Amino acid sequence: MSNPNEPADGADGSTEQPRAWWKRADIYQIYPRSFNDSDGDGIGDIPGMIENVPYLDELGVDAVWLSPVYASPQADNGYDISDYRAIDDQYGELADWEELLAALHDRDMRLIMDLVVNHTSDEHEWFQRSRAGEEPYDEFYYWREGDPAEPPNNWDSFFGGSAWSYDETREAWYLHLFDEKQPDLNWRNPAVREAVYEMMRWWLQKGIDGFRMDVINLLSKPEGLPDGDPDGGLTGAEHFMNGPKIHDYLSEMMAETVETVDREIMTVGETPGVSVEDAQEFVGEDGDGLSMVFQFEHVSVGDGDSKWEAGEWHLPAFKEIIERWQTGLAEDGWNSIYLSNHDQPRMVSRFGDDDQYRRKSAKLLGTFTHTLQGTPFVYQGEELGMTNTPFESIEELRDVEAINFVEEAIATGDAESYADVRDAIEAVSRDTARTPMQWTDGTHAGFTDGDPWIKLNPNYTSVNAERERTDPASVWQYYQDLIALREERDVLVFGDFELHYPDHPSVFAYTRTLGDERGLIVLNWSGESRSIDVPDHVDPGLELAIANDDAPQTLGTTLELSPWEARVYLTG
Ligand code: ISL
Repeated sequence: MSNPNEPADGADGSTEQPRAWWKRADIYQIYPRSFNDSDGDGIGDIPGMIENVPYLDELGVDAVWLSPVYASPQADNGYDISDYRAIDDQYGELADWEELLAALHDRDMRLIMDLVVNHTSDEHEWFQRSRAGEEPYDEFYYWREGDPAEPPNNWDSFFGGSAWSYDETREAWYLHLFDEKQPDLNWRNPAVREAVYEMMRWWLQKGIDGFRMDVINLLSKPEGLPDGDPDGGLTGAEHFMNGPKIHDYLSEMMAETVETVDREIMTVGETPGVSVEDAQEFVGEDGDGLSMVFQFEHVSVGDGDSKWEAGEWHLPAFKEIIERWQTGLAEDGWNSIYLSNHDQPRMVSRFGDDDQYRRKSAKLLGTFTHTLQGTPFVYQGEELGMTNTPFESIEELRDVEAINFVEEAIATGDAESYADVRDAIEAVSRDTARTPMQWTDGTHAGFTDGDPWIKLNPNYTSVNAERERTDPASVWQYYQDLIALREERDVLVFGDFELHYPDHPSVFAYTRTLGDERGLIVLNWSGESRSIDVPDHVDPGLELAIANDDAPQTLGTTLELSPWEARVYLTG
């Protein structure tokens, strides 16, 4: 089979799906609460984003994925929506959002909106009416009558405890895979599905360019909601991850929404727990029609039973995961490439060295995400090499997941006090990557004139955009070069991936090939110097395209790599 990602002979093909805009794009994720506050209430907002559209343009990104800005009681920072068609007051108004869309489009950047439809907020009108038993909303959620002391099944919530809460008004249990303020919508009900599609069409008509689909593979729950295996990870997951009708729902959703508009819409489904084969069913030729999915295997490398028990991770295991996804979706489907987002720790802290080699390892990680086959996602602050934030007490935490984890650990006796879980919180909690963007070394890092909703990382005095943008050795400048390079070189976007030295404990080396174009990417993923031979069939005449240290312009036969050194060689 020919590689459908390769350009057709002689054709530019740029408007065809094989070379759709989102394959070439670099996507920047904005986490609204923490991006930029324009009105001094300590919370980021849309006017604050508009001020920074030129910043994004200068960085060179092609699209913005906006985490939820909809009306919300903010029990899960906006992933609990109370009105899908309104902007939350703290972020601005619909008119502000329209101005943001226009400002991005004016500069040829696109806008991807977050779609959170596995659940709503319990303050959404649908739930309020459902709780009151009012038709047709009574069956909009999963309700079960029964003993108020005995949940209907043993499913766990992602945020700890049972996935069920008892509602005194309706005198029944309702399902929530996340917080109790996030009741799950009943996707078995066609009226729910139609209400969601109508809302999606409404946003598409406003001119958006795509959706990032929150936990989209959790929508389908099996009839009877059977008990899960209590010895697995999250109890019940085998029933609700990639549930029985998931592909029916998603193909229907695509047909009723994205496929009704005549421009190329990007969709990225967030799909915890998927394998390559599962992913093909969402994004492959015969799949549901999604552009790509966010898979979790590589960011879970080394995890124990839960993310809180993250152990050591080893590069060969990580390489094996990446290779499997790179080759698995090469001919049928497309990858998303990310190492961080608002749910993951900062990538330089998780996968690099956030101390001695902060800048250099941040550049290496950026080189990695920009030279794989797939669409790279940059999480706000990544381009500055921002690091995990330390949290000295539970009072400093804001995330429901982190707070529940600490309280549960203390309640069950696993921890005596916060001090016993502090390391886990600082390594993997979501708050650690949610602290405000570090714009300057001034008050509150230039993020706000008020009191920030969450503490800042104290290192903003040295790690900040103002400094990064003027320093030629900065992570920011390097990201700008990387983004431009990927845009210029088709081989980096569409080329086939081949892994070299799979068992090498610290060097990650791979080639990319597209017709006559070739690239060799070599990453020394360690704090020690390393030397490797150039793989046999790689042309020694390749030329240096980008590197995070002084490196010879041509390849030769041996590579002497300094700690955390990254190099990209390409055909001239
Ligand atoms: O963050 C996680 C583990 O720490 C994941 O389990 C996460 O909850 C999961 O990936 C789903 O994430 C998405 O849906 C959640 C929301 O809290 C996350 O922020 C969002 O990205 C519920 O809407």
